[in-house]
Amino acid sequence: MDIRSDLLTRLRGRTPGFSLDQPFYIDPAFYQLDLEHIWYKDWLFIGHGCEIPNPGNYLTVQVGAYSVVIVRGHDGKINALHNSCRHRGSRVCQEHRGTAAKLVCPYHQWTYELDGKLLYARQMGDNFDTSNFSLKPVACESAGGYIFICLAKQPMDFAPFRAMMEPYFLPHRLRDAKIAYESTIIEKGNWKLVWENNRECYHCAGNHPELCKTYPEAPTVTGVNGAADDPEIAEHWAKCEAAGLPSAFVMDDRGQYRTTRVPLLRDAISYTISGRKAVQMRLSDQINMDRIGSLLLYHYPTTWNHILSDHAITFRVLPISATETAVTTKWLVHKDAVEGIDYRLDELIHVWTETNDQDRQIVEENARGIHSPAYEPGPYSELHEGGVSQFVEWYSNVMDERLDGAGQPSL
Ligand code: 3BY
Ligand code: FES
Ligand code: FE
Repeated sequence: MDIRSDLLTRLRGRTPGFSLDQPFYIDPAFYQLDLEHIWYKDWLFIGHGCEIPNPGNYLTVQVGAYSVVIVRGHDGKINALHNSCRHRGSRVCQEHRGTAAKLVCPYHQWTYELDGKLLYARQMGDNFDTSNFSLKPVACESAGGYIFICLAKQPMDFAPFRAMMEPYFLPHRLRDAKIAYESTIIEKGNWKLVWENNRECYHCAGNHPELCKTYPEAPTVTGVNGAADDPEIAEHWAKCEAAGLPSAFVMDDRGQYRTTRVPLLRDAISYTISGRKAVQMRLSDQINMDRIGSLLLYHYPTTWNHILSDHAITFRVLPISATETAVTTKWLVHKDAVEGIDYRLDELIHVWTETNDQDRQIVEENARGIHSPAYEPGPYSELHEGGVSQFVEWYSNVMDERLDGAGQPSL
């Protein structure tokens, strides 16, 4: 059986509410299909507009085989470009982030404008037409301070996501923020294991002593059923909405993204051990309340987020191989907040640095156990793992639809 048929047969034969068959988590050929049908087709969160505030500021990112540079142009617009020189293909920008007046390829110094146009190619002869050799564009959109790219030739409509998230995010003014700290950890596990772990708090009590001081274990907080039966959450929404902060649970029809605002335990303000604020200056000048809990945003396959009154923590997932995933965490504070005066960096990053490392260990142990020939799919807890089930359903539906529609032999 070819690999597509194998994957489809396993998806269609799986038991709903159970984890996936072993190859989904370890097989390089399955991973390649994930890249082609999810990572190369969906909108992907890359970073924040406030990270590249000035023309020439850029970020680079590796998504599977693609290298992409995201650069602020002279007109203030953010451009995403394939980071592959039109001469002989070298990467043009080699740093993870930087600033450049022009994008100059280090190999033979072909020189590109910040929008990708080739300006100059040394000694290529009088008849050389630079206009044929611009860096290739990648679709790029911004919403509420977040930059997304899409590698597909015909990207899906980004507008519905923006329409859903901006009313929730604009009051938090992430465009006036700065990155106080950034960390990237490599987890030795498939990207879907990273997500499955994130989508439940069944593991929290046993693994996250620091986070559990403030983040509720309640499945109504982490799950996908909103606050249907949780009066505490309903009350929190009413309080925040009365203050002009949209809060109720919303999710798109396909189940790819959702946002909601949740209360923290004991009315904590921030993810600190005490629950007190970590940053004395509020993240947003537009908000004059501290106890607003956490605004959550999930967008498969790249990001989950916690926006608090004093800071925000954003997470970016990028696959490296069938069995390795990079998780980048950014702590954002108001751009005028001063380290050592308005916040102590060690206190700001403590809880999520520990939590991330605990999650890394969990994911790696999960991956090791799944490698055993004795592994077979097991049941998700209906009470606690509805979010995991929902993620796996989303994955299965998307892969089924796209593999079936890919012109390959159907089953
Ligand atoms: O970061 C999150 O949103 C998830 C929710 C539960 C566990 N983890 C903290
Ligand atoms: Fe870029 Fe030659 S490969 S200038
Ligand atoms: Fe966790």
